[in-house]
Amino acid sequence: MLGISFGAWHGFRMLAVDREQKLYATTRREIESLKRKTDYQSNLYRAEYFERNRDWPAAAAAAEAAINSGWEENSAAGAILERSRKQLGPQRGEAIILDLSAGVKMELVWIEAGDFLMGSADGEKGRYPDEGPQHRVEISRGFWMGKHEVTQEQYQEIMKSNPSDFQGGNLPVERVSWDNALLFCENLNQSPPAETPEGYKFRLPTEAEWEYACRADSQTEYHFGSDRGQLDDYAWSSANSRSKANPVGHKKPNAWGLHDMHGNVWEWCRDWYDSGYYNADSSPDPSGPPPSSSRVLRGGSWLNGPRDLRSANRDCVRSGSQASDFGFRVVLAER
Ligand SMILES: [Ca+2]
Ligand SMILES: [Ca+2]
Repeated sequence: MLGISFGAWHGFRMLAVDREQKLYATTRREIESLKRKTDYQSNLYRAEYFERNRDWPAAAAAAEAAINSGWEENSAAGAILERSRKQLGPQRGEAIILDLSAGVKMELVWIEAGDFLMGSADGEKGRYPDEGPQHRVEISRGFWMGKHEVTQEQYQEIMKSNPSDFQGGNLPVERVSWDNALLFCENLNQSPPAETPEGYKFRLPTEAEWEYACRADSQTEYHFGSDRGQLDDYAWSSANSRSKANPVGHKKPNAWGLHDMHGNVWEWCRDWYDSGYYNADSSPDPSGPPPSSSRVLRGGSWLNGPRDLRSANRDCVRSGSQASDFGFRVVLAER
């Protein structure tokens, strides 16, 4: 009888199994690593080919696939991706974060050029007469737009003052006049944050740009559809605001990533207001009627009900007016 206990024999046996498993695991890791490398290289060759042919979308896609292969040394693909993206310009949904100084940031989202039906259809529930005639408008160039209403923290940083009734850094600035909203943009232009793309200026959105961005390809009462029962998910209105402005970005965004386009605070647009302006065919890039007494406000506020929060709704007040539900968001555009 061999002097070895079952325990010891079992121990040796397990050691052997363990060694086999380790060997197997090492081989498997090597195979996987080789596969990642092959994936990377074949996608990199494709990216190089497309770059030589100046097919930028294909080059960017192949470079991205190469990076996603998981191969660690991916700097060549990274460089192609960067060069292709530069050629392509910003993509829908792409964001930039501006450092306004002192760590105060502002995020903007790229809105692609395109066209849309501006105004509301005759049959839309709650429609006001100045929302028609519904007409096609082309926005010929993309632009950056504030993901959020301008907050008090941002306003304070640039203007060194805060007119708001409901105080709080992450609340939208309100009681801000059209003139001061404009001054905010001009101050930013005088010393633009380092991340500002070259040739771009801060300004207020035109009324057409605002509605185009709000709708995000929708033609319904709201950017998410026409079911008023869903408003609570997307907007601060009289139904849920507890009679005050609320922190920005807490409600769901629209399809293009913009928050609080419906409700919270009304948003100043650059245009003068004219109830009959939609009768004039001024596409592409309508810049508003000639000077009158009032400016355009859009989107409704924490004080309003569903009717005034609709995408097509227009409001107008004298540009010097201030109220605890008037705010704005910025656009960063080439003109
Ligand atoms: Ca708003
Ligand atoms: Ca109205």
